[in-house]
Amino acid sequence: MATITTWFTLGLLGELLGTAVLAYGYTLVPEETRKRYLLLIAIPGIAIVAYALMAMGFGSIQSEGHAVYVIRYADWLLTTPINVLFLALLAGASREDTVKLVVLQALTIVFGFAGAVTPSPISYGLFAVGATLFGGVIYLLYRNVAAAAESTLSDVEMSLYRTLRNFVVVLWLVYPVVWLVGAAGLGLMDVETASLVIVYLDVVTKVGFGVIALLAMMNLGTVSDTDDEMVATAGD
Ligand code: RET
Repeated sequence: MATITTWFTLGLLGELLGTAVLAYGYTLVPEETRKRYLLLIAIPGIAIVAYALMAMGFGSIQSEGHAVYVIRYADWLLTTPINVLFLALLAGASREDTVKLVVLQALTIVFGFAGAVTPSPISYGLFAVGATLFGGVIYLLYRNVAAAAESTLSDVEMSLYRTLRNFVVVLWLVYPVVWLVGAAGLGLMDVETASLVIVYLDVVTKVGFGVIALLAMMNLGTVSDTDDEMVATAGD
């Protein structure tokens, strides 16, 4: 029977493969975007460490009668702020909004973790705080940061911003649902099933985000090259 270790090992393989593909992509994106592109490699790269540790059986504690995967929260605490930072940089958001976004996202994870290790009903209160903070993240991504993007980006870049933002918001909303129905909440889903869902989501959200951005950034390279050529030709 497949155990939780199997899911973690599959997660490790998915993150390894994703990181390798994204690392190769580094050579394909325009030089001026490479620094920012490194963030996309770091996201699954960090998860490799987290999954390797979890597959070896490290990082879970017993709390309130169920296992809490501390390393999973540590991974999210590092990687989800990087995801939103990438979106803010892409959009050319103000420093203030960028900081708000990163801090709100990090606190979302902190409160989710605190809720998972606290007895009910306080756990639900902490979850609610986390969910509210995450509401703030969504708000910023659809309002302030989107407005910054509208005013600075080309149509192609704007469409990348929208795709990545919607990808993030829709898929990330599954995490609080799993928290609620899982062992930390109502206990309707066992730890193995919840882990399977989360491993799947972790690989899709991390690698998917990177691959969508990679493909668009490669195209941006060719689009701007063509623009340059057109300008050059026009100048002749
Ligand atoms: C918690 C519980 C508290 C309320 C909310 C949560 C959201 C978690 C999210 C996690 C995203 C993780 C990702 C991992 C990728 O590998 C902490 C479950 C809102 C959004 C994208």
